[in-house]
Amino acid sequence: MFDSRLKELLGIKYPIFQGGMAWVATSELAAAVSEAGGLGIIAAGNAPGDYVREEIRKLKEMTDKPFGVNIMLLSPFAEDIVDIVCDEGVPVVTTGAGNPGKFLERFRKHNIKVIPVVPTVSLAKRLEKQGVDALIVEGTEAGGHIGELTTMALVPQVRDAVSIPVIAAGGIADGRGIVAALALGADGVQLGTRFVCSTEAKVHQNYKDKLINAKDRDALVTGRSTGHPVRVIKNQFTREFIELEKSGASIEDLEKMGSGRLRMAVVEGDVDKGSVMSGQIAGMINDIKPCHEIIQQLIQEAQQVLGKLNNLEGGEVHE
Ligand code: TUI
Repeated sequence: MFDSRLKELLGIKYPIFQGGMAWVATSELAAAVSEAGGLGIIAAGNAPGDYVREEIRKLKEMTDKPFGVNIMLLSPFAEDIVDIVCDEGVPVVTTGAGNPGKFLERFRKHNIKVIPVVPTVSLAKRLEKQGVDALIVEGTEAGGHIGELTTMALVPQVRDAVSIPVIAAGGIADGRGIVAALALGADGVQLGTRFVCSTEAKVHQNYKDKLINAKDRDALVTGRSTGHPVRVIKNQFTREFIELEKSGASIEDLEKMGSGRLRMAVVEGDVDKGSVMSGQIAGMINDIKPCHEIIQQLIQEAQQVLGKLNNLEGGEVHE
């Protein structure tokens, strides 16, 4: 079903990445996904270097399979995290929320595979020229910090513009989404929200319940006026934030109001006053299960969908 070049590039069984979600993507979650044959990714988020080093070491105790570290480029600690991934022999780095261009030389020297998240064709082309190994092409259906284009529109445009492997992200949580991504030209997929609702995600139960109970229109975008739009489940916090945004508050005031809110939701379980980042696909996720089962089900569903499509192709064509 999958093209083999991404599996060969990374040494993984299935080209299914787990998104590098701040506070959520800990060593436990990443190890479980890697053990299940996907690519588990530890999120650095806004955490300091010592935390990330510790998480990398913990993951290595739990699995000897390939894994990645996501560097959130808006973090004040991003430079430190670059040093640490080079030091610790991390095989794969993904980046988000910015252009990783200035770090590429160092990653290359340390033989680290680099796979940035891109929200546009222009950044995809620039980064391919600079020698990145693959691209995560993320549509606006995704949770957290997002770009403007949908997965449906962005993935085929990037596919046509570059020749390195493409991993589709944003709005994918089952086998149908995987096959759709492959049809758009992707070589693999990245799932975030689906893995938040896993047994191994060390996320407060209130957060998981909020995603399980979410309906199709519950994930909305805040922060467009700050230049950092973020998709979250609507709650008391988003109502207050949007009110402040509409009142013409300064970017500083809005950022102050948003600060610390993700931790409040993920760690403390305050899903009223905290920021419950989530993709649009939350409405379709109805259970919490181990990563191994999630991945096995994804593969089975994708094969069933492909079988169905093949039968259609064999049918009579009416003109
Ligand atoms: O990074 C993410 N998702 C995130 S990061 C995050 S932490 C945060 N919290 C509040 C405000 C901002 C961040 C929560 N969720 N996804 C990957 C992603 N990267 N989406 C969009 C981008 C992106 C945007 C612009 C990548 C590159 C880029 O480049 C701009 C440029 O410099 O050319």
